[in-house]
Amino acid sequence: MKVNTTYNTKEALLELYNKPLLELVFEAATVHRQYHNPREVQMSSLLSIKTGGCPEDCGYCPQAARYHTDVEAHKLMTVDSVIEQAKNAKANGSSRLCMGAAWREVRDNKDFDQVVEMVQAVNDLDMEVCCTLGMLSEDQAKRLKNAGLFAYNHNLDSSREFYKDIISTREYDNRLETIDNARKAGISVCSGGIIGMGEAVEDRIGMLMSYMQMENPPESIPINALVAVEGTPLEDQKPIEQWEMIRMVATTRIVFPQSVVRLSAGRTKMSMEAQALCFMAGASSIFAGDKLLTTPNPEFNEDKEMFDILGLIPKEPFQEGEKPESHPDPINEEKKRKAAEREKELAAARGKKADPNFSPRKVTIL
Ligand code: SAM
Ligand code: DTB
Ligand code: SF4
Repeated sequence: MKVNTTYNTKEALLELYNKPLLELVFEAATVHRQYHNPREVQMSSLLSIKTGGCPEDCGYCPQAARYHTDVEAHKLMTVDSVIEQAKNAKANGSSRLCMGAAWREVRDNKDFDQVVEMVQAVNDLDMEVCCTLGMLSEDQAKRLKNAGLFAYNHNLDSSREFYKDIISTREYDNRLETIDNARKAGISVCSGGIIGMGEAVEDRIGMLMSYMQMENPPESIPINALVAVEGTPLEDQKPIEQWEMIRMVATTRIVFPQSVVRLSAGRTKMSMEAQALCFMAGASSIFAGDKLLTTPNPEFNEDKEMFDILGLIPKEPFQEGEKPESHPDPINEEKKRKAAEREKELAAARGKKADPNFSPRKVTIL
């Protein structure tokens, strides 16, 4: 992914961010048109496959167990219900599904085996599959890639300096490591941040600098406005000015001309006019559907109306990279083989033939 080296110092980036707004938007729109079709905006759906009860202390997050929010904890969804939700999202125009789990990190257990199955099943629907599951090892990343994962989302959230004020249970370097592990497995990287947490403009620039310093910056950069949720340490943060969101999108677009800049959380507080300026300034994706992971988002119908008014077209999947192949997962295949063998033995013991309709997915594998 290209970086615009004209702005490779903090000073130059700050000057860019603070440019007269319409000049900034014009420059961003010009860059955007060189690399992207300005009418195309990807609709991507979020699905919280495992909700709440997270041991981390991310100050913005309603899913952290230690904060008292209205989020109800739920265990991992079944593969069948994920397929149903994915089909629904696709029918409403989404070409990408991002599955999020309130985990600190991925563990090598049966829940992860199930996530691998989800990735295969959603990839089979010809949707771009993205996961955001917390920290990830290189081996786990390879397993997801083999199953057909298109992208992994793991945000730096802010600058290295401000990060410490927001999260104490894991470090900036852990995040960089996870991003690197996804990269090494050949997975497209989705990584961005949140504005409106009380950070200075320098911190927003600092985050962009962190991405600029990467050997290979993210293919996808989500820009979220904080959704201040009651019960979290950031519950009293004032909503960010819409102009700041436009500036952040525009600056990101200019610095990373090839990446997809995603206008992410916080759209319920934005007017259609402000969102239009974000699209003008280079945002080419939104999260669609009335829920993000746990907080509200505009309804499909509202976004459909916005697309009609602004003349936007939902983007087809795999415009930014080929559809990954789903290969059989060796661990799940072995489990299925063993389960089938056990079933055969049981049937033999009962003096019956093994059930030809036996489906290993329906048995509980310990
Ligand atoms: N647990 C995993 C992790 O932290 O990597 C994945 C899920 S986590 C909810 C994904 C991202 O959502 C966070 O990194 C953060 O950028 C964003 N996020 C969470 N709560 C938010 C909020 N209240 N407002 C805006 N963005 C938020
Ligand atoms: C990202 O940067 N934003 C999305 C996605 N990646 C996973 C998540 C936004 C979550 C907003 C808070 C919530 O709904 O829980
Ligand atoms: Fe847990 Fe992720 Fe929320 Fe942090 S952002 S508390 S890791 S779910």
